[in-house]
Parts: sequence; C-alpha cells; structure tokens
Amino acid sequence: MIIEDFMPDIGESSIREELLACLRSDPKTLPCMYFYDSHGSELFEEITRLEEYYPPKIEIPLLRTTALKLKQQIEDNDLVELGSGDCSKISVFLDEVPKEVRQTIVYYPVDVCRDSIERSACNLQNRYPEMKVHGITADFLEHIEKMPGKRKRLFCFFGSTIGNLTEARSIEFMKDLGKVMNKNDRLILGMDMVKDIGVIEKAYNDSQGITAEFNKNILKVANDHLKTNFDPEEFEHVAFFNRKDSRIEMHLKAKKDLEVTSTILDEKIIFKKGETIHTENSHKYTVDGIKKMAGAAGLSVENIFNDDKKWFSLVEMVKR
Ligand code: SAH
Ligand code: AVI
Repeated sequence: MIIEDFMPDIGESSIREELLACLRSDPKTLPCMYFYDSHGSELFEEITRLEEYYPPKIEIPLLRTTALKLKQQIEDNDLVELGSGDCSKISVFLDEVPKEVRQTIVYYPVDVCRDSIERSACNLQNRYPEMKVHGITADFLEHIEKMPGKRKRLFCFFGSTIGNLTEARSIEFMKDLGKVMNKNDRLILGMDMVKDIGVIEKAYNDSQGITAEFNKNILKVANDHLKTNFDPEEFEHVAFFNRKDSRIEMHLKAKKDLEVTSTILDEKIIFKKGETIHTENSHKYTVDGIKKMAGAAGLSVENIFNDDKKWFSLVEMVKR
C-alpha cells in the first residue's frame, strides 16, 4: 500500500490567509473543507449513522445495484474516489465485485484529510489484500489534473459532496474533471435530490445534536490555525433550506456580542449578537439540473440509478 501527499507544501500561512479573508468578509464565511480535521471526519461518520440523515441509507443500496451492473466493465480499471472519507461507500461497491476482478484494480482514495486517508487506506488494504491501494492526500479542487491512473478510469464521487460546492464552483469543477477524463473513463456521481423540505431540514438538525457539533467543530479548526479563542458554545447551529438556491445552508450564529482574539494576529474578529458565519451549502438536485451540469462539463449521462422515491441518484457519466 502506498500513501502519497499532493499537499506537502501547503504552508500554514496560506491556510491562515484563506481563513482570515473569509472571516473578514461580510457576511462572514468559513470554507466547508475545514470541517474535516480528524475529529470532524469522525463526527461526519457519526452523522452518516443518524436516523435523520437519509442520504447514505439510500445511496448504499444504489451502490450495490450499480456495482452489479458495472462489475465486469471495471476489470483492469483504476478506481479514483474523490472525497473518499472512511471508504465505507467503496467497500459496499467492491463487495459486489468478484475477487478476480478486484485483483486487476488499483484503488486510489483521494481526500484532503490526512488521517482519513491513513486510516481508511490501511483498513481497505486489510479487507481486500488482493487489490492494490494507493492513497492520496489532495484537494480535489486544486489537484484534479494530477489525478493518477494510466489505464481506463472509474471516477467515483459519492455522498453528494459535489453539493457542497457553490453552483458556479461545481460547474467549474465538473468542467475540469471532464477535461481530465479520457474517452473510456467514466464517472459515478452521488447526488442528493430535491424532496420534501421537512425531510431535508431534519437531516441537518438531528435530535442528538451531532450535526451541530460537526458545524461548531470548524471553530476549533479555525482556533488551531489562527490561534484564536473562538468558544463554540457561544454560537448556535442554524440549518435551513434556501428554496431559491435549492440548498441547505449551515451557519453559526453568535449568541451575544463577541470579540475573538488571537495570540498571533493584531486584529480582533468582532461579532454582533445574531451575526452569522456561513459554513456550508448542500445543494439538492433535479434530473434537469444533473443533465445541464453534465452537458456543461462535456459529459453525457449514461444512467441514473434511483430509489423508488427518487430521493438520491447515482449518476453514471461518460465523456461525450
Ligand atoms: N464520500 C464519503 C465522505 C463524504 S464527507 C461518503 O460519502 O461518506 C466529504 C469528504 O470529502 C470528507 O472526507 C472530506 O475530507 C473530503 N473533502 C472535502 N472537501 C475536499 C476537497 N476540497 N478535496 C479533497 N477532499 C475533500
Ligand atoms: C459531505 N456532505 C455531502 C455532507 C452534506 O450532507 O452536505 C456534509 C454534512 N453537513 C451536514 N451534515 C452532513
């Protein structure tokens, strides 16, 4: 098993600059990529086990169906999974693939969270000793053109992580991915669909408060980088569906006027009571929207695998 790091040179100073620019902006934001330190990744895994968080409950059976359809076609493929997290999704997929086919595959999990890559690549290698595993720590927005694989590739992007990009950024990302893909490559994209708003809002406001904890964890990540004294308990978790943009928005709302200071910065970060930090968008899609996105990227939709209620889609795309 190999683990490669595409980001060894990303210095603390550029991370600090990015975080600070976001906290200076009006309204304040924090990039959702920073949810995923080691603890944040564990909290996300806990979210996936929550009753209210429906996406994995639907995506997992769809992955089995898709694997049964593709299992012969992926012989001698390089499997590149973007935002692989704990690799639980690809395991569901690979369980349906015969061992003789797995022997011919090289699997590349790609994630920005170093700990996730180390933990999951190792687990996966133990689970499938016959398959080559090559983990990569990378930012898929920055390093997409460096994605490995010399043979036919199957790109996987599960969990509707694409939905965490703004509409413009997701199209730009899809275009970049479309350029990187060769004629025989394919993509399987997990996409959460528009549905009853009550169901969606509950998924991001769970009764055990795990999503709130996940949201607030980003302040601890900001403290680690900026040496600030954000107290997560001084913020309230807010998540609601924005109909106009067809997305869940997560925010952190200051419970009172606050002055956040840092041991390494001259400036203070000032909050008025009720002021928010926008931490995440999670877009929900329609079939039309999916086709438009594929078209913009020079890809065409080969198959859409749905559940009966059409709550979640696994979309198979190929180069046009
Ligand atoms: N695919 C998994 C995990 C989804 S959570 C699943 O469906 O369960 C989103 C994952 O994407 C996290 O593991 C996070 O670390 C990773 N991620 C988020 N932004 C990223 C980026 N810009 N580059 C690489 N990985 C990213
Ligand atoms: C990873 N991503 C697709 C999740 C989502 O649903 O947008 C992250 C998440 N945020 C809150 N709960 C889960």
